[in-house]
Amino acid sequence: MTDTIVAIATAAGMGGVGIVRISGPRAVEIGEALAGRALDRTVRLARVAGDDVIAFAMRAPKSFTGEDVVELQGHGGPVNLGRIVAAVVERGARIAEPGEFTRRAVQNGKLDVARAEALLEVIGAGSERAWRIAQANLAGRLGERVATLEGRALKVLAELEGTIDFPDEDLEPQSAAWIGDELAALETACGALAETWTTGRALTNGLVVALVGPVNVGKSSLLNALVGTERALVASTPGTTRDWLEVQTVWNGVAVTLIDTAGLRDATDEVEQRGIAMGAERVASADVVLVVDDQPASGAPGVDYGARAIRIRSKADLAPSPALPSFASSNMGTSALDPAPASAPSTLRPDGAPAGPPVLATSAKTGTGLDELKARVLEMAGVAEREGSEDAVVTTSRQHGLVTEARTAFSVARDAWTARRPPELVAVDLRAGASALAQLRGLEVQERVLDELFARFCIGK
Ligand SMILES: Nc1nc2c(ncn2[C@@H]2O[C@H](COP(=O)(O)OP(=O)(O)O)[C@@H](O)[C@H]2O)c(=O)[nH]1
Ligand SMILES: [Mg+2]
Repeated sequence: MTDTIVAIATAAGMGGVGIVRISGPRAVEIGEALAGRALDRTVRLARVAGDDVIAFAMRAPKSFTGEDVVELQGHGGPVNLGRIVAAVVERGARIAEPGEFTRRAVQNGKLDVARAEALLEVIGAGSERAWRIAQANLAGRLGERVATLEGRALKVLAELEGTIDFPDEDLEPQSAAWIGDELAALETACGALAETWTTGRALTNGLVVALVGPVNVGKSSLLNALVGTERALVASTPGTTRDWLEVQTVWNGVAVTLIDTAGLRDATDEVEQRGIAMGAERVASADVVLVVDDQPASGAPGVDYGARAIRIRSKADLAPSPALPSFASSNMGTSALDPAPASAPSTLRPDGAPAGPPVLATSAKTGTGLDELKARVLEMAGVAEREGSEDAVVTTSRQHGLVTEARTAFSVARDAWTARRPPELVAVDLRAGASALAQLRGLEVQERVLDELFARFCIGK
């Protein structure tokens, strides 16, 4: 028989109230014995383990876990709630494993795995937009999207299985074309879903944005200006920032961690060397790297950050350099984009190398370019808000791995189909794709393939 489990459902520590949740076949029996009265969905006062609690019972399957559940709401506080839990355990329940209530909800069909993941994300959401995606997925948006794709895959599979089981009956050309189209559509749809991971990951985990560049170019000043407080030390002495510093902030509903690093220079100081090394590790895993320089033409930095880099020309309020006449003033009140110098128009730099995206001019002093900078960071990380951002989004590497697996499987199946390989072989990959989607939701595929298949046959055939 299934164990009856118990745990404190509210956050650890002190609080006005705290909830002890009991789930399993003996939940009501134990709850009633402790409360000294019958329990149902009506909220009732009771005295349990020396505390006044309110108690109620939810009968299977109408509860979160799908089992009988009793909730005892006592006064918050670890000792008080611990005594209630101990009393429940004494009556024969055991302490729940981490996530065990949710796991039982999944096992009892109350929740698929994708929604269970979303539930964790609702609880852990660090920003408004992470919360919105999590709530949408908890409501089933991702699960429904995946279920739709899986359903289409199973239909194709059923069609294929038919040709395998009855090889004498030729597939109509129409069906053959339909199978090819469906396989291509499945590949595309899974590819598109896999791509939402960029957004899903950034919103769920937050973005890491690092500032790098030579000493004294204004990295720390820029960080302070971006978060609106004097968080990093600023001084005219080069080498003020000797290790790295992290600051949390929120931009347009997205959690952002800004990292200020020690400036790049040949440090002789051992502490500074270690600071530079530690900063470099964090920069290596940053989502976006702000490559800061206060000289417009001081050349490329030592490290190439590729597509993660946004190049910044800092201190745009200072007198324009002779190399770029009227640089700063030309930007006042308009775009903060660095205009291409007249001598080097189009896409080539003076040295002939292809230019990357335009350098962004900023000033920590006047605030020029800061909004543009934030917008570019969000755009680069794939979290700029746009129409249609309410679509299904994958938010865990598990989901991403499985949807990528499905895409690959459908792609292989489509190639095999196009090359007129035997349907048995095509079916193998198609089944693998459908299975990956089923796993994404957290359901098994085999039974359902059979259901789908036999649903297509008349009785007696
Ligand atoms: N005029 C002006 N000076 C700046 C600006 N940003 C930084 N500075 C000055 O440049 C010097 C170095 O700044 P800091 O932020 O410590 O540079 P870091 O070494 O790159 O972190 C300080 O004297 C700052 O006041 C800016 O936007 N405009
Ligand atoms: Mg600094």
